[in-house]
Amino acid sequence: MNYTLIGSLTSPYVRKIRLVMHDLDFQLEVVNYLEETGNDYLKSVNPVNKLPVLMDGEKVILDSRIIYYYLAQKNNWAPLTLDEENILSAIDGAMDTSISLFSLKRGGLDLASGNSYIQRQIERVPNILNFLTPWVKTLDEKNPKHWNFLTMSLYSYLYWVEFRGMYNLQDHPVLKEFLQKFKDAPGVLETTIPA
Ligand SMILES: N[C@@H](CCC(=O)N[C@@H](CS)C(=O)NCC(=O)O)C(=O)O
Repeated sequence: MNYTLIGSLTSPYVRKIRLVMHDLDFQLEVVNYLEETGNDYLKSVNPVNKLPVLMDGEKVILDSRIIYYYLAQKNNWAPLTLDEENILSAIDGAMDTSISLFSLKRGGLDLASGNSYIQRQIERVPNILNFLTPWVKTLDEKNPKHWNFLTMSLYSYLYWVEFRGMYNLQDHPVLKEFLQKFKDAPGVLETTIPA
């Protein structure tokens, strides 16, 4: 086995890479960066100190997007189109924002304090979800091509954001339906966040 994925069982960024690597042989090395040992180890591997990191033999690949490009090149997966790249940027934008807000809240910050920068972050999420909705409407769970890096990314994000109670999808029925429709897609069950 050549690939080692350094990750966690909760991170949506790690989950989307686990999903895209579903048919590849790899081992998951779980790291908890909230503990000193895990944090020191992660810093020694990745100067950005973030998960996921992929090791392919001696090669170290940082960042989920670059990991995807690396795997796509190695496995002859079709490159993403410009429209797909934009969708991925939007999904990752929501993911970055929600993860930052979650981390700030966990650290004790009052997200309802009215701070204008925090407010800007909070508003970003529904804007992005509305942008994504027309594309999500075109997805068909019975079409195997529609379970791809974009939908894996969206699934990982939406599941995580609800799991962490960081966003209520009640005003986004199309996105709620998406989670339902793709819940049996390959790898979803095996990568579910442990309760
Ligand atoms: N751009 C990175 C973002 C990864 C990321 O934010 N990972 C989170 C876990 S979900 C993390 O490691 N956070 C640690 C920190 O921010 O200190 C990627 O796509 O891999």
